[in-house]
Amino acid sequence: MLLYLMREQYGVTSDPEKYREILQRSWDYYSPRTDHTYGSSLGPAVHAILACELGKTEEAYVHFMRAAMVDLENVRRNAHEGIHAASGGGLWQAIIFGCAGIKFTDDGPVAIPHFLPGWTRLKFKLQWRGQKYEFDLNPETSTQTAQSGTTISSSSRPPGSPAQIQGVIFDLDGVITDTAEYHYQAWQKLADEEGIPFNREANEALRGLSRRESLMELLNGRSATEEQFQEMMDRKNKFYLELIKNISKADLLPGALELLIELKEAGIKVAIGSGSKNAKEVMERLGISDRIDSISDGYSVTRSKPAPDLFLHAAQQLGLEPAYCVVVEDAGSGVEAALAAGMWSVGLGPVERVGAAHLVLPSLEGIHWSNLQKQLAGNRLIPC
Ligand code: B16
Ligand code: MG
Repeated sequence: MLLYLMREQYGVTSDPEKYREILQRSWDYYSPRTDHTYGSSLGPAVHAILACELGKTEEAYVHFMRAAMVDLENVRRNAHEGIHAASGGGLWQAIIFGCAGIKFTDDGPVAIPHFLPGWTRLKFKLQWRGQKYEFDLNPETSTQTAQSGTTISSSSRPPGSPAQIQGVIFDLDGVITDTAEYHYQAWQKLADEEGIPFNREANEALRGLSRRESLMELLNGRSATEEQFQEMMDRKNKFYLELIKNISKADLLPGALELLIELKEAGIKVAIGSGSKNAKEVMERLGISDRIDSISDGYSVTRSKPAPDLFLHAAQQLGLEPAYCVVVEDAGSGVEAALAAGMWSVGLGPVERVGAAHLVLPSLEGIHWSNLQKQLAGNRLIPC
């Protein structure tokens, strides 16, 4: 109990290896000498947490159940005197600090989950230093949160560490600028003219898809000759070009320019990986063309996102191996493409849309390169 309460002093954050060694020795000595059945009712919950930290999930489960049954099954035969409220609190901590492995870091809480046998999901909210954090963890994705509204997933991580990243590939629409909104409006206008039901929600499925694939989605099985198809794509593009004709530097999304500047200073290469055939024009209007080392766009490859081709093309242009690149995307199809390319990925937007990314952020606002790398490293902040 003392070790658990004073874990900071024993180096849980500052010297995790030393902490683990002390924890292991204390466990080996005290655990066999502890009366887990009728000793302190706080014992089982605390043992469950420490067992998780030591990776003893089977033992953690036994202790967890022992703590849960204190009142549920009155295993100590004294529940008639009142419930064991402190033990209940310990049980909550066993879930949050043991199974979910929440640790508080300078960048916010980080989860290093140890799923107990048979457990498939942990979903909870935390409030820490006035900020709210939401966690949705499962054994496959080992999701972790490092900052308010951000999520880290450790699924399909490229080999090596985020500290080795040498290139950032930005999607354009929805990441650097909000042309995703103009794409939507243009598709909506086309749909209205054609009498096809369409709305913002339906548009979500189009995010990141090529013009052709977007139209196929929108038509949803309706037949059209190649000529009609072509005409509709051209019409949509005409609407889109009309909408973007006045965009300027002011249309850069918050944080995008600052990050581009920071990356240049840090010597990190920057590419655009956009499925759009209008990407160059949009970049010119935004005034960022000279800040980018290479552009891969709707003309660069045949297979569009979610195929990895566009991002692989971008990495090749930068002269970098995929594992040394991170993709910043706002579309599910784009995140899929980044993962398929074997790259690190940062998803911007709701978890439902970009939750497969290694790191999910609400936007680029206030994002700094060093922080981004640290958050991607996530579980390496505090090795356990
Ligand atoms: P265009 P991104 C994508 O750009 C858009 O997200 C998607 O909505 C659009 O259909 C696609 O470009 C093609 O754009 O019609 O201009 O060639 O997100 O990959 O930068
Ligand atoms: Mg996009």
